[in-house]
Amino acid sequence: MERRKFMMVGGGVVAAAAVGAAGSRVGAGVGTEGQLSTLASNLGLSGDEARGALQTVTPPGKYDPYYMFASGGHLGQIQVLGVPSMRLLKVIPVFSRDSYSGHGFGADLGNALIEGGSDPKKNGPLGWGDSHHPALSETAGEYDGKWLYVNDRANGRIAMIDLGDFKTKQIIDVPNMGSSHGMCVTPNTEYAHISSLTPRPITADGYAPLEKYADLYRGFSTWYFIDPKTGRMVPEKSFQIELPPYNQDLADAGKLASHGFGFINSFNTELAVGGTHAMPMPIEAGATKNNFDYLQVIDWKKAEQVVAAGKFVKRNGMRVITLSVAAAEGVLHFIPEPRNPHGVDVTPDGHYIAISGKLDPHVTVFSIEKIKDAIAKKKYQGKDRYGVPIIPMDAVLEAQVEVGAGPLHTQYDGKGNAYTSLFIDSAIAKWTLGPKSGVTEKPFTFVEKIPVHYNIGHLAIPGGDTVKPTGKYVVALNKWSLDQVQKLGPTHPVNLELIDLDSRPLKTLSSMPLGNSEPHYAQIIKTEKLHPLKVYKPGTDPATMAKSLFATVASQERVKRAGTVVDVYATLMRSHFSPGQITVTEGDTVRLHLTNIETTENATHTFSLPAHNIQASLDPGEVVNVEFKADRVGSYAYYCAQFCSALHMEMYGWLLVAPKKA
Ligand code: RUQ
Ligand code: CUA
Repeated sequence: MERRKFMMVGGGVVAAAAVGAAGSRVGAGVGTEGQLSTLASNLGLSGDEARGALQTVTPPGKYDPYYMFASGGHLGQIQVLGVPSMRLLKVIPVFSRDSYSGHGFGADLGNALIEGGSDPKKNGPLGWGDSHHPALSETAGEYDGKWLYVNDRANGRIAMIDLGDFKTKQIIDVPNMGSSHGMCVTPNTEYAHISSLTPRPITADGYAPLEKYADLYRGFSTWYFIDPKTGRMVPEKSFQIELPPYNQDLADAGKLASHGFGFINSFNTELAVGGTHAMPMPIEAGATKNNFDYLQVIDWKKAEQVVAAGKFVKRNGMRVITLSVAAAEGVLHFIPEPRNPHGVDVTPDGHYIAISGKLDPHVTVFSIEKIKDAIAKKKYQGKDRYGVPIIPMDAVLEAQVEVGAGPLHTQYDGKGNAYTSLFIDSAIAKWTLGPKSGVTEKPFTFVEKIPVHYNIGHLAIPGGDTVKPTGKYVVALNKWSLDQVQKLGPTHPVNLELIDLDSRPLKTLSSMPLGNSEPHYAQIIKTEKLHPLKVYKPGTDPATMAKSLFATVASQERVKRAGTVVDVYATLMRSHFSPGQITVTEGDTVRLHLTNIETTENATHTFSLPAHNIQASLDPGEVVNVEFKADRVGSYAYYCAQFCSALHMEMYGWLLVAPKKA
């Protein structure tokens, strides 16, 4: 077999000795390696740059071995990138309308999600969201490739995406929560967890003056029970734990040694509410006074028992364990953690919980064994103002590792190392886990730092938050790109950077500026773990993945009128709509039942009716229902917006809305 290999010497590229048969074919001239070497130097590439290009190339027709599911921030969607090529493969619409996929422009599923996924009494109706923390479903602590959950930071909502067809299937406006941040799933996808970011008044109308902040505002930790067959969240089997009005930050579920626990860090234990025009006092000033905030330790197994014993109240339809019950029943404990923490990341073995300091140069590592012991022996230093027992930090502290300025998030490589993003330093710090990790005898030690460009938020390693990280790469999700891209006007793209974990010292392989969104967090999963559909079974309703009642087959197309309601059973096929003419009367309610009767992979069509702001996209086999009121007289052309065939331009039809007869 021919092997092509660059050998890096210093900063330059030299041709490696050709291996095997290929070598003998080289002859007197420059071999393949030599040609590549010449090419690299002609292009002005350093050895590392050439190496990075080769290590990240995914040739035409070949696939990346990993999917990266990245949130899109206030784009409101989920984006799928291939790793290591870093190609953007797909955008999955979730919280925001999206005209490409027809999400929220008339098609029944998208409309139900966009319009039904927000509580009109609270925030809705909403047309956008801020997707933050994707959480892949897990079996025995490893990603299983079935479903993906993600929180809406803006509105306290949670969504479920089916990885069978890469489509959003459920959005819930979480009762009692106005915004969210902490999101994770438990190791067997027993629950999807979402916690609040800013607290919300627990009054009936959701209003309370800020003078009453301490008494009437509350945070929540919500545990959505997952139906193991469908992946749907089941509100009736779910519960919430009331929390103090501290700002809840990130959350992670315990695993293995810490299974049954959940961890949420917090900031603003000062209860700052900001200042007024007359009395300026920014929240950032008020919320950074204390040297410690609290890590909130939740025993969700105990919470299940408390709920089963009926010790809950119902608030806005949700079973809530009140703060006093949570404190009294041992569901909730606090541990002081250094200044305005960010990121809480349980190690693959579950023994340790790493917290970043944001305003502290350390990562603080707590031990679950010590936490359990302190709880069992009631080793408390007192209670907070809400009666929650506080475990002394030194009783549960395992280590503090000085990593650099502005530590945020930590991921693991499964080889005994941890990697922490450093926002202020614009770097990633590598450090080793302690002996309990089973892979290293070394104590917790700082190893090295690699610069990133610039202002890194999250970072993602394949499986990096599971029980079995697969390592190999880390992606830095950098917020600023500054000088890394040519001028594009004042709005800059974010910059994702791919780093090789197997090189020593760490090396950057490539960067991928992303100009459509600001991904917050990402999870990376092996491609082989997913088995998505290629086409739907004929007549499938993606909401249920079962045969739609409205599925229509070729030659069965029809129009039925009952009073002012017109039902149109239509099919789409290259390159026509059947029927190709629809005539209704002004004021009619039109119900389109559209079936894409294609069985060929990739043969997607749209039903686009611009005059009524309707845009639906149908994959092969898919059924979509669209309802609208034909309230404007006129002749309208509907068309297929997807360039589907040679006669794609001819794929249109006429909707005639005739005037009512006098
Ligand atoms: S957290 S700002 Cu993921 Cu660092 Cu939201
Ligand atoms: Cu169907 Cu273009």
